[in-house]
Amino acid sequence: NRLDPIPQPPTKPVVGNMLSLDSAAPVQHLTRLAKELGPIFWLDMMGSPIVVVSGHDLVDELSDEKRFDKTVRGALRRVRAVGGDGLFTADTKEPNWSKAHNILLQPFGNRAMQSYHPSMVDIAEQLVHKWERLNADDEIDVVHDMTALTLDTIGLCGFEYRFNSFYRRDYHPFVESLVRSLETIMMTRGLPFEQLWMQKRRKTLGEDVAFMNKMVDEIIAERRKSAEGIDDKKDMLAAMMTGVDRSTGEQLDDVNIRYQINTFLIAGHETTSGLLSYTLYALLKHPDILKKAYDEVDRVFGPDVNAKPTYQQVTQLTYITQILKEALRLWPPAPAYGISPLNDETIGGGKYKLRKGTFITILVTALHRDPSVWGPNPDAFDPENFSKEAEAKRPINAWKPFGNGQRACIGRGFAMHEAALALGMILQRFKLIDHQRYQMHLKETLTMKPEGFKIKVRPRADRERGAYGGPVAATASA
Ligand code: HEM
Ligand code: LEH
Repeated sequence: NRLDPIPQPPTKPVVGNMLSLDSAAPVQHLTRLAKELGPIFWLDMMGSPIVVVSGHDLVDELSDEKRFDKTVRGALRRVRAVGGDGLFTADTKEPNWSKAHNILLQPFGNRAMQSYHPSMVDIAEQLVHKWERLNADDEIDVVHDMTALTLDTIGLCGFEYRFNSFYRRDYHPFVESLVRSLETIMMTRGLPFEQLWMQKRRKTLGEDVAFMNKMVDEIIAERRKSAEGIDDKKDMLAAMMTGVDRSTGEQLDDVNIRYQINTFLIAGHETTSGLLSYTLYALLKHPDILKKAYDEVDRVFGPDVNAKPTYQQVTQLTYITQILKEALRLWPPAPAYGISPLNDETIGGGKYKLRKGTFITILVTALHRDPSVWGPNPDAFDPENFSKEAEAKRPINAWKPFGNGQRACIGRGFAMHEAALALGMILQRFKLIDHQRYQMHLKETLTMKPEGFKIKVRPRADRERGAYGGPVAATASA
């Protein structure tokens, strides 16, 4: 075999490894296989191989963009039904990738983040107000509320649209369509004779995509003719409508802008909500870390429980950021990404030959627990992994929750600011209660999220009694 000596699990005739992969939880299955088979293995998906890599040495080599590029295949290719040639699902060679990349660097840059901050606070306040008004026994569905937060935030910052998720029981119709679409995309992923399966679902997929496109197209058209003028707005939509790609002198067309917005909504729906949910889980299980997090929030935000955090204050939440990074290590919401060699390649010091175009999956879940990087106890939650000193000592390409190089996540700064703000505002006010003694159970969609994770909250008694009510300086030493 041409992939020899790369290990492969046992196969069945014709289908190869296809049907033996757990289709409800493929990523967790691959992660277990990586533990058994090692840093590189391959699967025969009915004649097309997938090489799965998770060892740090190999991932480091595969992160060389001169030799390897992102590839939009497998599950991701099917996400094009919604994301089209938006940044996330475009091939690097498509003209609209570099055009949109150049134009979108500005609305995702640091300066722009400052202008989104008040909108982020607006939505985070809706979350904490909801929690403040719960009865003592009411449960919080963590993933649901975090999804409401992240979706409403990208809606408001992205194109001044309010999904108003905190004012409804069910999700906004757009979200219903999005979730159903992603479900269908994942269910039909890689099935043999795809056309024959789930005709009903595939018809619904067509209808859902048409509905989402129509809604977003209307928002774009509305803005085009709005009397206020595009230049007065500071959201991402305005940046996309006015931005010019320096290298071609061209602008984005409205269909591509629609695909970018669909993409932001997928991203806003699927990832940052997972990050926040995992983080709350980790804090509940580690009271010592939670205590340090409270101390930082009190010190940085000051004694007034209701003070609105400023942009600057959020950037000062360095321990909170360490916690978020550690959550991204243990539970990367985007658990894998696909690349392929630009030419025939040999990796691993001459050991493994990979033909040009081979589909390689970087299995981030397993990479992030490689003992050669993270030590003998890689499953332990420890924010000290992201202290300045630890980060400086760590080899590059060991932590890849946002992907690689020029194709890495453009929303990284947005997501991290949003998450730190929300977590900060939650800790500013609430004591967290793990009344279920929840044990992590991951549900795989396009990403992975904790299933059935519920908590209860109470106003922070220590704050009410005034323990932190003194002058800011008094808490600074805590
Ligand atoms: C790309 C993760 C939040 C927009 C990516 C990639 C990863 C990722 C791993 C690379 C995918 C690949 O190589 O195929 C995450 C995580 C997030 C997050 C973990 C939150 C914690 C966001 C948000 C947005 C966003 C909030 C936008 C509002 C994008 C876009 C790309 C991307 C547009 C494609 C970039 C390109 O190829 O030019 N993200 N993402 N992401 N992300 Fe995110
Ligand atoms: O390797 C890939 N797919 C394979 C294996 C799969 C089971 C892990 C396959 O057969 O499809 C390609 C990677 C596909 C997984 C994509 C997950 C990314 C989720 C991020 C969505 C939200 N987002 C968008 C932008 N920023 C965040």
